[in-house]
Amino acid sequence: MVTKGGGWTAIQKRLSGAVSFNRTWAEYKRGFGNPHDSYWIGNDVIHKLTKGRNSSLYVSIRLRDGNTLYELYHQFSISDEADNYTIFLGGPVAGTLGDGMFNTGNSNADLSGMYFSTPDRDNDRYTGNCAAYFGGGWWYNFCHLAYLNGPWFSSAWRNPWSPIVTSGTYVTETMMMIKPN
Ligand SMILES: [Ca+2]
Repeated sequence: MVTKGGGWTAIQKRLSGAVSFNRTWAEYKRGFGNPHDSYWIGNDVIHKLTKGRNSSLYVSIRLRDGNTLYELYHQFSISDEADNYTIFLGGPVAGTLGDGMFNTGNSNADLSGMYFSTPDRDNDRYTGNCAAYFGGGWWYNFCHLAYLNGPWFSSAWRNPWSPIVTSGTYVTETMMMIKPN
């Protein structure tokens, strides 16, 4: 578990393509990767860390031009496996990325309230399988406008954070961190 000053816990980190995020439900459940490079902490852990308390979510993306953009959501939690790790997001929202996860008014791209899906477990609202199509686990809707687990440094990683970051080829680092409010 990696922490940053102020009590933040990194639940997702990517510094290279050394770790594939095209993983099964069971792998996302228990976590995978290497805390010194790239990893997913595990959905059971994220649930335990956010259960019964208000937490904030901090997302950052470092781009090839060296700039790092971020977005802060003041409410974040996920439910347990029996409820498919449903994500709950709330505002207020602030940052330089812009909101890619609520997308208020866009019922096909609002991720709050969505189940988690993986290539082998389609829980999304799309007739097809978003996780298989986009190559990684996430809280897909129909499918997404923000998605941090796509194939590294590939144009197949679509809309890491629309509309600012539209292709994975622009991304050199990502991080998702949480902290109790
Ligand atoms: Ca589907």
